[in-house]
Amino acid sequence: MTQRIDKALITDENAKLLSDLNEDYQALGNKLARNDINIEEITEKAQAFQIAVPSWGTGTGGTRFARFPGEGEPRNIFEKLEDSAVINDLSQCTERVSPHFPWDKVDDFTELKQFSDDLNLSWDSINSNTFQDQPGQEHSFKYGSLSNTSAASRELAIAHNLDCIEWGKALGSKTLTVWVGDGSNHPGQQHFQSAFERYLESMKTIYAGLPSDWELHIEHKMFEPAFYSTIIQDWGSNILAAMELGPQAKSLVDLGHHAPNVNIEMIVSRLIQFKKLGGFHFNDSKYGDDDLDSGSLHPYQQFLIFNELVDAQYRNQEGFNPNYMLDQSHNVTDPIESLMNSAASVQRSFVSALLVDREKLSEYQQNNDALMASNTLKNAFNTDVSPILAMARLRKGGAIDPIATYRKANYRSAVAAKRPSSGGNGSGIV
Ligand code: LRH
Ligand code: MN
Ligand code: MN
Repeated sequence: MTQRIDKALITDENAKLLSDLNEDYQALGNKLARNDINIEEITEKAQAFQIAVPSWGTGTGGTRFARFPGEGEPRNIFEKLEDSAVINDLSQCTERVSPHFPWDKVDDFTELKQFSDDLNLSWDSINSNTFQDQPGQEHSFKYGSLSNTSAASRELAIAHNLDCIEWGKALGSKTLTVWVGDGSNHPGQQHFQSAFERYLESMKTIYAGLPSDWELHIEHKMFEPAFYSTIIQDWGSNILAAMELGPQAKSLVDLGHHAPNVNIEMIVSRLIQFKKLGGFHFNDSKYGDDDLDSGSLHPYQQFLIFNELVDAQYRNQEGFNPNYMLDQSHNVTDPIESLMNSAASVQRSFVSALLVDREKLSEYQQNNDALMASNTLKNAFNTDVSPILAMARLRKGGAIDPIATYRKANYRSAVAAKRPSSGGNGSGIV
């Protein structure tokens, strides 16, 4: 029996908040109407918004120093799906789960697909893992995977990615995301060009195994686990690789994978312009790949990224259909709560970006009115769209207040009784 949130509880909790919500929604509707914005059109778009949950995000993360396990953590992909179903029950914008192989150990993909179907969940991009060795692995990834100097290691890494495509087909996914930690720790350790040539050769074989309706997403990251050079260290190497491979290869932007202060929204704009924006891993960061909750530190940056995305939709930019996904590590919070908060935070950025007066913005840009152009964005960002988000959830059967309802349901202690602790000494995950 899977453990879910009782529908009646959601209804009861919503009933307590309904009249306040109606009042706030009405007031916001009136305010938006003064700017010729129909709140109902915005709410419909909010209802259609989806962002995928990373299977690995449902467990407590950790650092390379220690991991402090949470109560009732999911022990396998089935329990991760149960928790994902709870997130979607309450949030109503996370119908898809993105798996990570072989972290997610699967014996029978037909059984797993049936299980996810029963929970009304589907599968987002498949993440391959060639950044660590598996027990008994014949050829090591210590010195890289797709770009390793050893052909045997490269072949193993290619074979794993081709397996991921097969597993993805069984689950109904249509995307493979490849992030590799290949790189070097010492100047001179690696010949940059030869390593990139080997990477591209390997990726060409994977690309050749891609079904015609699939996309291959390449994820860049500035450093870590390699601390001197990384094979796909930034969007430059990323788009070069994607262009070399062909139209089904696109770039994926993980917000934590850039140097501090990098203008990520501008990278997004460039990728859109050249039909190379594959998708996102949303999270927030202060120092490096911190994997903090989305929008917890830089909500304006997240909004500015959505300003570019909504602008592309507004202009009907050809070939524009990015995947949205969270990629976070939760060390001190209940992962379900963090993922619900983060999904709503990204949805908030999307909805706020819908409020930008694009005609006026374009006029200000044309006339070089920097101040009013900036204020046009700020006006949208500063409008509190909470009533729209809550109404979107309510209309889809979710919770007006997901966190409060989740706490009231005592889900975590109920599953803790059935899921013994997985131990706390191991190192964390990336
Ligand atoms: C690498 C990364 C990548 C991995 C995930 C676990 O830092 O962002 O997306 O697959 O973390
Ligand atoms: Mn990522
Ligand atoms: Mn990362």
